Amino acid sequence: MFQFIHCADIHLDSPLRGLARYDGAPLDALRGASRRALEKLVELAIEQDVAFVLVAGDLYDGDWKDYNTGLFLVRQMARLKAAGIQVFMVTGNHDAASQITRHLSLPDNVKVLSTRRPESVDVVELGVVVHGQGYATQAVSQDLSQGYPKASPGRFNIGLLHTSLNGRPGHASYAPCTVDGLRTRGYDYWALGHVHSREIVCQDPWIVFPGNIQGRHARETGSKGCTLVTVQDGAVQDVEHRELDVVRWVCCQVQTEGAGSPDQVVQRVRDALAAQVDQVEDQILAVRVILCGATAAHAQLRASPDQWANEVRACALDLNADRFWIEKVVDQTRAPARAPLDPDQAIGALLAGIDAAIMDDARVRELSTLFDDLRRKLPVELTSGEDGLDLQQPEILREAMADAREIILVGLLDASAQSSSNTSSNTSSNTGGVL
Ligand SMILES: [Mn+2]
Repeated sequence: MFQFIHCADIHLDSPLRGLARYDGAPLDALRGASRRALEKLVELAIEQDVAFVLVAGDLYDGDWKDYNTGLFLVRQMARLKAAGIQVFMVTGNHDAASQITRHLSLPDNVKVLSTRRPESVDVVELGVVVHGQGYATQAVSQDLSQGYPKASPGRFNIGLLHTSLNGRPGHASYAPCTVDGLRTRGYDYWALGHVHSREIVCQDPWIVFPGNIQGRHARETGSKGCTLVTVQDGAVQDVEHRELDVVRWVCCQVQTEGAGSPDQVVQRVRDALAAQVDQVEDQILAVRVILCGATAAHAQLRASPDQWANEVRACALDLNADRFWIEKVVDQTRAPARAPLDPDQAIGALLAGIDAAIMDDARVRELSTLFDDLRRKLPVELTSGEDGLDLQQPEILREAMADAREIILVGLLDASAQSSSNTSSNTSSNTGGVL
């Protein structure tokens, strides 16, 4: 019996994206997250006394900023060497040979497989053969797996490959291949990398994406780590996910229905955060708070988003300053339903006009050309990236129009409610009724 660890996409020293800095947040812990996750991997390997560690590409995020990235890696590999643990790795699209200009010699327990042709390493004492080929350049478009040799008979054969397989949402297509194609090699275990979410693609043979060891942005939510594989009598006996992440990305939906004020909304966020922290071991939570539902607090939340985002941060700091980082507060609340407005009256007619415009493709396109000038003047940071504001997208414009409709409505109803309470002793709390 022996065990090995399969990991991928360590992206060592890559920054966590989208984390706005604010006072009191656990900055240092966040900065060192990818390093600390790798240290935890080394600790797990030593504690489990695994025979070897497989790294299926993208160990580095790109070229090193300086030699410290390399020195850190050497130190971790040396710890494995001292414990008698070998390491086999291939390069991926992020750390392809052409992308990396700085180099350091790694301890001799580490074997980086060739980028020119498939290479096979015999681990004689275990009856294991590891086959693999790394990326010479970033964009590998051919199916590398079909160049891999057939399985060595009577051995436990492992294929190590960085690939998008037959395509995975959100991941660029590199070294595409198919389950059937991998199967033709006759291996026992395919140790894949590149796809950042964990997936057991197949159990006969085993084809596994372990996911990355540390989430890097708000879309990489949930537990991250490596796969611990147990092999008995030449066959896979157990495949187990082990957590390694030190910062856990969480999308926290908070239902605001029934909350009468922004303070009550913040109280609900507090309860939701407290529940989240109970669900994890000791990870710092990087939280995207999404406020949803229809609430009477809607207009006040919309009127000063900065204030309420910071009230949420303040409540997280108060709850446990070491455990939370509020990445963003997204307000998706709606105003509570009102009695329908008479379309023959001024406000009702205005809203009906806006509603018609939202539904009218030609009007939305027209609006998009109106913004041409503005678009050219916006800073690149605002318009690019995953949360970039694309004013040419009809859906974005429709959302903006719906927001504008809401702001106009709240403003007009408030004004009308005030003027009617000033002029009439018969005030009504039902603002729909005074129109
Ligand atoms: Mn990759």
